[in-house]
Amino acid sequence: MNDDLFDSNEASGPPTTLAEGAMVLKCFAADYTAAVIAELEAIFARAPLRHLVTPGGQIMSVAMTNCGQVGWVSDRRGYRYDSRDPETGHAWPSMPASFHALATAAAQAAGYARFAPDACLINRYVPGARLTPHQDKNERNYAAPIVSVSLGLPAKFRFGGARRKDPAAHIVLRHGDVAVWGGVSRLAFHGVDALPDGLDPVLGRCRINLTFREAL
Ligand code: MD6
Ligand code: FE
Repeated sequence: MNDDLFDSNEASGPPTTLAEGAMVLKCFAADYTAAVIAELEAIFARAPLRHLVTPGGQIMSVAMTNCGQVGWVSDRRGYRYDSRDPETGHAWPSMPASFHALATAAAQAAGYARFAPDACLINRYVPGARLTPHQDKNERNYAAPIVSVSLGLPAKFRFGGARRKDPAAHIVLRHGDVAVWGGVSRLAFHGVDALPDGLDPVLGRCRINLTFREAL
């Protein structure tokens, strides 16, 4: 037996605690995945996935877009939320009801009642794509948690503390898993290791992550 979080692969069951206020709800999204995936194509058609540039000038390996009232964007000027897609000049696609229902149900199950997400960042990872450890701190309301839904290929998620050097827990996020972090863990450093190659039966050679926030 291996008691490392890395190998936890239960179909559902109790939440896996990452830190105080932070947990993974294994397979929580199972009843929502078909509806959520069905919405993605229309979102990508209106607001195409793109590789953003960091303020430091690096092109991100993860491709991103958004739906909701505001979207998270990055360019040479910094990270911020914008009510318009800078690629098209149009408002972001609205957040589908199935997305909102999943995010609020997951927050509730994790102990965060009355989560009202106004932003959903959509990330696509292909094999090799990764997200270096960072804090999500461009939102106005730190009282609200972050809700992160994983679809497609499994990825190794690292979840540390308030300082970059704090030790990190690591766990594999699989199709349908939902990570929720808030409270004293709201500003914890977190990141995703380079995505291993594989083939998901529905999404193919990729992982899609939906990250819900109260940004406004
Ligand atoms: C994930 N994504 O893909 C977690 N945070 O599982 C993030 O933590 C994230 O993709 C800020 C901005 C973009 C992201
Ligand atoms: Fe993040």
